[in-house]
Amino acid sequence: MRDPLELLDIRSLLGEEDRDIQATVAGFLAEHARPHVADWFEAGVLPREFARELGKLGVLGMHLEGYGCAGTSATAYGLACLELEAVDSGIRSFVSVQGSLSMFSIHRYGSEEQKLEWLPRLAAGEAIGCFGLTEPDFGSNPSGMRTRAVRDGGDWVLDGTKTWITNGGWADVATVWANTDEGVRGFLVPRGTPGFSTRDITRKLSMRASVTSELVLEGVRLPDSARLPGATSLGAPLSCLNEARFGIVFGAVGAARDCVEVALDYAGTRVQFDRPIAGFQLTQRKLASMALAVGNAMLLALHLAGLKEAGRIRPEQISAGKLNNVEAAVAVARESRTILGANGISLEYSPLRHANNLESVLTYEGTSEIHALAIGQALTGLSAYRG
Ligand code: TGC
Ligand code: FAD
Repeated sequence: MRDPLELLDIRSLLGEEDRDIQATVAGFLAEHARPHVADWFEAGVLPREFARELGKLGVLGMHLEGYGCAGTSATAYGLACLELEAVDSGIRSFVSVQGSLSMFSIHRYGSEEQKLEWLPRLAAGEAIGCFGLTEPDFGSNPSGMRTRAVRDGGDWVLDGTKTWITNGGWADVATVWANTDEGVRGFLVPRGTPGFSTRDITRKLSMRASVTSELVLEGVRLPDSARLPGATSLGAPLSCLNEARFGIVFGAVGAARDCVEVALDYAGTRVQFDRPIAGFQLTQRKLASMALAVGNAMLLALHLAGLKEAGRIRPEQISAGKLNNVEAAVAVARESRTILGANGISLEYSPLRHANNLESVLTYEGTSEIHALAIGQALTGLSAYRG
């Protein structure tokens, strides 16, 4: 048995359509990404052409309705994220930011003109989007953001800096969150707008097959039609995060599943003391614990997908999934690496690449500490964010 999810026969819980979508995504990635991903990671690139191919595959904003989007189930979207992250978290990150943050922010809060202008092109991968919330001095606490948008006649003038923005240097349109006299508002900033520039962040030890950038806004003048009319408080960007966090709940399972598969293959063929290391009880204990961790994480992900499809998922439930599944995936990736011995530190094998990527996943979309506090608040009724 190579797939640890077969241990619990989890596939039998999936509907046929969801399974077909998962198989299509996995088949595409086996041909177009898996053979190249270690090179992309080493070079610190994600090819722009590959992003366009993901648009043709139909995974960009696949869970949204209309405007060129497929309108799939939440489960199908989760399963696509699982397969994407089984190859590399950077690929899932690209799809998460494009579909769940950039496109979702426009789909949920944009005007009809904004939706018509951007969503079909973003769905096709012809245009790239990004989502600028984090700032150099405000990560976990975006309520303190310094980026300001000030009214000037019928226009807005934006000043500020956003950092650690996935897809930033690529983006044809940036969703930028800014404080105004009336509270937090969102703006669509097209590439090339005077005063708007990006700088890519390099020398990353994690999430290397992904573009991460700083956005700089210096006197960026925008018409009021660039404002997302439906977004009227900090709750708007935070609601977008729920969408991306949901994808991560599944994505983390994919990274962990890949690590178990690699460990199983390796342990079955690597011989020490005249027998495959898979035959040692200590190795079997590791493999059993990893397979259980992957199975449990998948069951949690599917349960949350069911709640989402029923329209009754709550933010603290998504926090529970993100906290549990990402921490489980990190532990599995590190354990898998030990089974590979010295080979485990080579890019020829995926577990340490996954482990390094998952360090970013632990931090972005709300750190483990922030999600623990969201769960703590739901359990106790007391908010501990501010001490
Ligand atoms: P707080 O007063 O609690 O909330 C302000 C308003 O927002 C509402 N709200 C939410 N709404 C929907 N979903 C959620 N998850 C929500 N969390 C809060 C809340 O009800 C309130 O609404 P209203 O109507 O009363 O105004 O705000 P706070 O300032 O105390 O902060 C709460 C906290 C800490 C949970 C929040 O700030 C937070 O989530 N911090 C973490 C920041 C974060 O996750 N940043 C991610 C940036 S994007 C990213 O990382 C992309 S990486 C993606 C990739 O590459 O894959
Ligand atoms: P900080 O908020 O400074 O936190 C540092 C430490 O303090 C953490 O351990 C944290 O948990 C802890 N801490 C903070 N507050 C509390 C508290 N109240 N109680 C206990 N502990 C606390 N952002 C975007 O807006 N868009 C993107 O596309 C995006 N992409 C990213 C891609 C990558 C590869 C990475 C690494 C980050 C990305 N981010 C993005 C930024 C990410 O969301 C932030 O890094 C994250 O929210 C944490 O903020 P911070 O790094 O400033 O850490």
